[in-house]
Amino acid sequence: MLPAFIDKTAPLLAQIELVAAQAAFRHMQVGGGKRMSVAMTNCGPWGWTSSSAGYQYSRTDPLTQRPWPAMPDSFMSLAQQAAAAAGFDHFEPDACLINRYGSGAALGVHQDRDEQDMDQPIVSVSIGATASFQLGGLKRSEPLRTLPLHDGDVLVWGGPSRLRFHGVKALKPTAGGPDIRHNLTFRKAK
Ligand SMILES: O=C(O)CCC(=O)C(=O)O
Repeated sequence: MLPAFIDKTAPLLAQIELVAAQAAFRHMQVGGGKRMSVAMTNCGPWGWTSSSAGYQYSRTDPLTQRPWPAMPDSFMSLAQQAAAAAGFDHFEPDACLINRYGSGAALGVHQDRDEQDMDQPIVSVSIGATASFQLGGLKRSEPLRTLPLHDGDVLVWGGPSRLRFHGVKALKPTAGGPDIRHNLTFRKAK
């Protein structure tokens, strides 16, 4: 955990808006046709997508058939600096999933196992409203610890922790604070 690793997140939000102008946020479906409460888009060479057919990384946005927007240089350097600060040099993310949580949006507990190279870490950047992040072990049955993730916090997990189960509880914005949370999840997909 790299608390308050980012001083000011407003420039990241501005970049997110530029990405979303080219590849809109959307609520993807999961197996069984259920709609995810978190809205998502991607930037970088590969984008994570989900549909009733399953999960996959794709080079193009299924909504437009165009390549995902390029990963802004500022995103790449942030991801690499955070990875290095957590002990992972040479992180080469080729996918940045952008999650947008409104009030009540949640991400079920899962493992990130759609990537080819499990030696590369995951770098997760929190922007806006505080989230209750749930971090478990390598088995779904292991207990979950709840970590508050604030604006500017960065969480990095890799090595023996790369496949730890994790999720995000339903967002409860606090009065007077931001009512939306964004998250950037950087991974090496291919
Ligand atoms: O929003 C977060 O903090 C975590 C996102 C996440 O777990 C994912 O995209 O797989």
